[in-house]
Amino acid sequence: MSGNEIECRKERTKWFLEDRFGMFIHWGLYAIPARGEWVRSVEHISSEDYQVYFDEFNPDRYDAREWARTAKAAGMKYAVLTAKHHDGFCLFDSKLTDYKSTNTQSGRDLVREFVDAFRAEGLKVGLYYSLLDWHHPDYPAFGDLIHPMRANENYRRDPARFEHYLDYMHGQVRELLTNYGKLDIMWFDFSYENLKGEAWRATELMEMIRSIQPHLIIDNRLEASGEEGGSIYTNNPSPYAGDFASPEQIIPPNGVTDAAGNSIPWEACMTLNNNWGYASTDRTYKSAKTVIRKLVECVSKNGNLLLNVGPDAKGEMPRKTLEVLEQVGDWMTQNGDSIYGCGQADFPKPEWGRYTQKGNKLFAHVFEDSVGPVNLVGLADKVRYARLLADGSEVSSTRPWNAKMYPNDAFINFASPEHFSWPLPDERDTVVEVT
Ligand code: H79
Repeated sequence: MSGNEIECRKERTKWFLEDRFGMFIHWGLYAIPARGEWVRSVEHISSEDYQVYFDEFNPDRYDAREWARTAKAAGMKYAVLTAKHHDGFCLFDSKLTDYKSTNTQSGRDLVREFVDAFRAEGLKVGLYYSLLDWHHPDYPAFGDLIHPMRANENYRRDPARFEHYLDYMHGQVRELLTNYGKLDIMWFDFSYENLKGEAWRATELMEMIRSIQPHLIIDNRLEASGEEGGSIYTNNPSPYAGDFASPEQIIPPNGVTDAAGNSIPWEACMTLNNNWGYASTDRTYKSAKTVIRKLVECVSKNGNLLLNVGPDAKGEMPRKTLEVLEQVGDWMTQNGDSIYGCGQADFPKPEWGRYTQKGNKLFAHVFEDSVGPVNLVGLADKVRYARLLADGSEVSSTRPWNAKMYPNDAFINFASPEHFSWPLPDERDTVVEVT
């Protein structure tokens, strides 16, 4: 990737860095066994036994407009749906396979309904496409990551057959880019061992992608996985290094920077409970408070959060998912200004929480109950006015009597009578806007 390419990346990712919060949707046949999207691999399910889920697939309560309203109400600005996950099942009407939703009882093109509905709500749309494919006869299911899936016998006999798979994969990406209008993100998943970069014919793939949809942004997994970053992390990214890094189930301690220390667009993807695909017995949901704090953490490090939901086999989001997202949405309605278009602050992380910043506005996310004035370390004489972001009410920023020893700091003081109810009763974190 040339310097010019890096400029193009900046241009392409502008909206992405502004939007900050998206919905990841893992949905497919695996919603029926309801034990997560890796179920076929983990439980060594044969093609014949997995076929029953294809035969029974009929999500008659799928209403993409309902999903889109849910995402929007949660404050999410974009969404990424699994057009195909590792099991190879396609949620779209591909001409290149029979293994697709339009051939099930349901007969619907689920990707079409998704892109139409989310665009109608004003959200940006992305599609996840698995590079792995446990269904395609020419996919080489070898190596540790596919373990415990059995190695593909075809591939063992004739490694050249992998080219057939690559033709198929490239062809499906072309279909998605050609038949579903303007997409905003392609989210490939993932590279491993010797299957990375040119092993996917990645330069050719990128040329095709850029020629059809030049504005589209892609993740870094044509040469990386959730654990390894690829050359986007270096000063000399490859043509398929991607537009953003994609740490999985982890928020990088210091954000993501290239070797020269420049910030690189990144997006942490994270499950809401402990599974990507629907898992009926998984009750380990993160609280709204945790989700909000993790979102704030990402933004405070110049990153995005792609929060996952796993709709059930009927096409509905789990009750608990809706409950948490609604609470996140309540907070976002009042405090979204501290998220959208914001990034890392000019000041180090405060002890009591985090900062986000947009221009000359600093947002103090106070995670701890205060028992006195809250120090804004190093901000003496820099604070013009402070207010609660949620309701606009004034927060005292006059220098308190007990602050003489801290001449370099400014203070916000919640001990004033108008904030006697601190912290706010719903236990969501409170944000103070400081200008
Ligand atoms: O699509 C989601 C995951 O299915 C996929 N990427 C996200 C976005 C992914 N997550 N982790 N991995 C791929 C790497 C594989 C991890 C594994 Fe396992 C460890 C596979 C088998 C053992 C995790 C634990 C999945 C099954 C058991």
